[in-house]
Amino acid sequence: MNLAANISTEDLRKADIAHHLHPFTDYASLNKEGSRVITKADGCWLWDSDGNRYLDGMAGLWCMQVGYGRKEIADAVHRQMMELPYYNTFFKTTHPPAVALSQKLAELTPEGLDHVFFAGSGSEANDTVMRMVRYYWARAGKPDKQVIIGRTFGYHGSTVAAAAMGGMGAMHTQAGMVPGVHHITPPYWFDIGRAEGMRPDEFGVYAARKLEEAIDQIGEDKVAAFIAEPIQGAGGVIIPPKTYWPEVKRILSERDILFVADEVICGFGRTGEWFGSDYYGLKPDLMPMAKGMSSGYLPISAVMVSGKVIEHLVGEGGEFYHGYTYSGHPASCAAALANIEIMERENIVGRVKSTAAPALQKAWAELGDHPLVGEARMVGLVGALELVPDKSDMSKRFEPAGQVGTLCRDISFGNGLVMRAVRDAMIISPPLVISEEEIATLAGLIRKTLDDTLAELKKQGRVA
Ligand code: PXG
Repeated sequence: MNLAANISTEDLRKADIAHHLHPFTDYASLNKEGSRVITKADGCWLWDSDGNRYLDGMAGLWCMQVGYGRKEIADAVHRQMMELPYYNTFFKTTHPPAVALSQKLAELTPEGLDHVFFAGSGSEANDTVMRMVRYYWARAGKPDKQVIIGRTFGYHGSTVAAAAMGGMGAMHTQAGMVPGVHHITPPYWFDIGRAEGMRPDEFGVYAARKLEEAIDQIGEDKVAAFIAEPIQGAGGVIIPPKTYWPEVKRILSERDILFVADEVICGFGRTGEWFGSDYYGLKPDLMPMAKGMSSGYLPISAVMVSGKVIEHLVGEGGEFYHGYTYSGHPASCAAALANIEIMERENIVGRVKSTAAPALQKAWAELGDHPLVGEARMVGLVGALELVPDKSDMSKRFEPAGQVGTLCRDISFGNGLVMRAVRDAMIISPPLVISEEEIATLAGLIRKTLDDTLAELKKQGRVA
């Protein structure tokens, strides 16, 4: 049923405002403007209820790896729903899709990660992480190791525990903090290192050593884990300087703490490797993942668990008091399996590395010449453009931060392109199946959006 065909956009907007509370939304301002109603999608394209078409530069919400409209996934879910639409995985029970997906994930993920705990979302996966690392240390006979170190601008989800590990200050203020979480400087050279007058390589080491300093300050006997996204996504596509991860790895190798690589955005091909951990050569003890695992066709997430953790988790017995009604939901597992099968058969990750990423990165570097762009950075198919008011004086940023990013994002929508703004960085993370022709279209739409934004800022007298 096409709802929009039967109900006018205006009525949909009214009913939406009357009853629907959106995530991460200023309700008063949404009530004034009304929602954009998305009604259908195909490949890398979206349509709204007014018939406008958009190139989806954000792959839904960083999740649509294989593109919209894959009948094969819908068919697999349909078959599974007719066979066994739901059963739980509690009380010593399992079912074929959960077993098959566990086996597949153990095969795909980096060596040493052979067990999987299923959940419904990235946030739930990270709640699982918090409980599992603390449980691990209790079982390992070191119950005082409770503190989790995260990073400013990290994003690990929106449940209270996941938000606490994340480094979004506004979320901490609203929800209150979970005790035993500490945040360190992120490897955000353009925003932090540059302002301190450091070169990227120098800043990479400096930011990595913040981990060492935090462990020493808190006491290694109190620290349970370090959690980090290989590339910080929602924080603004913060791509660490080349020196960062090698130095973090050096520190982790010397310290008795667990390492959690949050692969919710980087996982499933985004970097041109299956996982961000493959791209940077990381060896996580726990690896939460979601989004691209099912390309968002159905909600599902997982935490990959290493042998080191399994040793104590299984140990001599004792119950892990944790799990969700929908842990290993059969239809979601079927969607994930079908999604992974498509990714493997079409060599989607290999194509990102060999063709799509080089093409988009070339276009990206050219956009770096635009007068509004202070830095153009990208790995695989995820990138950011930092907007600045004056390229001849890069110490200046727009004030207040975020306004110009929002303006540029709105102009982008008007031009038929979905981009995301994080403060004044414009973000893209398109479906991995984006064609070379669509990459050229994307680059053209971004250039037009930057030109239009510049013209508007000149009109407002905000740039010379
Ligand atoms: N970890 C990471 C790295 C994420 O990016 C989560 C965990 C939580 O996943 P769930 O499925 O609980 O949302 C995420 C989610 C944005 C945006 O605006 C990003 C996310 C979610 C919603 C919005 O960039 N990332």
